[in-house]
Amino acid sequence: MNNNAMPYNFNDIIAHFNTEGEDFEISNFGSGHINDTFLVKSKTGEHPGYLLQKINSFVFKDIDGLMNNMLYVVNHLKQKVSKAGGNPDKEVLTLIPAKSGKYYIKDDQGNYWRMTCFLNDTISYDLVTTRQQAEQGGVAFGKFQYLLSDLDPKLLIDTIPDFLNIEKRQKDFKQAIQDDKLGRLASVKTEVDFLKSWEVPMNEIPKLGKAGLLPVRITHNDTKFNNILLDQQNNIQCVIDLDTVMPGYVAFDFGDAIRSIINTTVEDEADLNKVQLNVPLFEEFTKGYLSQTNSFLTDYELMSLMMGVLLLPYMQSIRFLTDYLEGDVYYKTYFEGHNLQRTRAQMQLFKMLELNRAQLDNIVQTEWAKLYNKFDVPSIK
Ligand code: ADP
Ligand code: GN1
Ligand code: MG
Repeated sequence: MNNNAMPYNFNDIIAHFNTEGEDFEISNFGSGHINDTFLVKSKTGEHPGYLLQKINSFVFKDIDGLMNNMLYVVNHLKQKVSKAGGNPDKEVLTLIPAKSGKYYIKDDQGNYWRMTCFLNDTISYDLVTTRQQAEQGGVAFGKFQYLLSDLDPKLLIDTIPDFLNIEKRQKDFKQAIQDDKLGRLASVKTEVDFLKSWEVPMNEIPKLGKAGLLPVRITHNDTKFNNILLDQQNNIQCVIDLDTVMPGYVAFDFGDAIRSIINTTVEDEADLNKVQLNVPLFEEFTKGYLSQTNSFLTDYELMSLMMGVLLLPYMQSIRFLTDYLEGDVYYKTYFEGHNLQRTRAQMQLFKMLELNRAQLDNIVQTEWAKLYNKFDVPSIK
């Protein structure tokens, strides 16, 4: 095993799991901001290999609860996919059991690890460039919600309490401003003032939720485009990164996916002029998403989708800036000021979305009307 440069004893860690083969090569993998991901390839190549992940236990405080959630979700999805004649091994993540019978282990340094089967010949994109990719993204996350719509949300715990609760995020943001632990506040006054000025309008979804107008369903809650795997033909194969699958509102998934799809550049773009909207990709994603969810979405949920499109980039800006003020303790960062650069790019995206809200809203309504041949959708204020 070639793991000289790696800080972990991979031989010992992998030996705890029921893997096929034993002579493995390990390499870093993926571009996620939270977990540490490694590709485990058999040297002889007779097995597609595994994905080994060190679960971020600073972010996820209840690993046992998290892995229980994941097990419920993958088992349910596999059953549904099999019944529909699909291939559950390819279309749903497969967790590798540890020899203890659990689906994760704790190593002697206190790190938590899990393994899944590596899905060969798949691609995850940080940037979406084609209409087909966007449409397949919509199908992927729409179908994901649909397949889980008959699983009781009460079976799942909140793996991160208040994860997409904007009121809590705003409160934490204010606390970080007040603490100003690293003396960074003075340099981000413009950003802080801008984000604060949107505090009230960004509370539409929780308001509808509290009024009982939005059903709580099982949602993915981290629908960044690189959390799906496409096959070589750019068709959807599998939804991944299931750590945040828990009770939520459908608009969270719609909004967060659009955040990563509609942007013509990367999430942490330094040149704000490059942050532009690719509206045809919005249209394609919406088409794909509604094709899978039209059987269960309520009128209020439909109306909430555009609220999610604004809320998620706004919330992401607040989350990045809070982390910057707190000293970059949550997201992986790769240079000084990375979280601030991410904040600025997300804020710019939010501004562009807000400017084009009417046009995007119109697309959602038109795509819905095409499915139902009706034009009486409630309009969004
Ligand atoms: P993070 O929480 O850090 O974002 P992910 O679960 O999203 O971790 O995994 C990181 C990356 O690893 C993904 O974006 C994807 O490229 C790749 N990946 C994850 N699971 C698999 C898998 N089972 N097969 C192939 N690639 C995978
Ligand atoms: C994190 O794990 P990853 O990179 O897919 C984060 C998301 C953010 C995203 C921003 C558990 O997602 O909520 O939207 O970064 N995940 C968690 O890129 O906080
Ligand atoms: Mg991910």
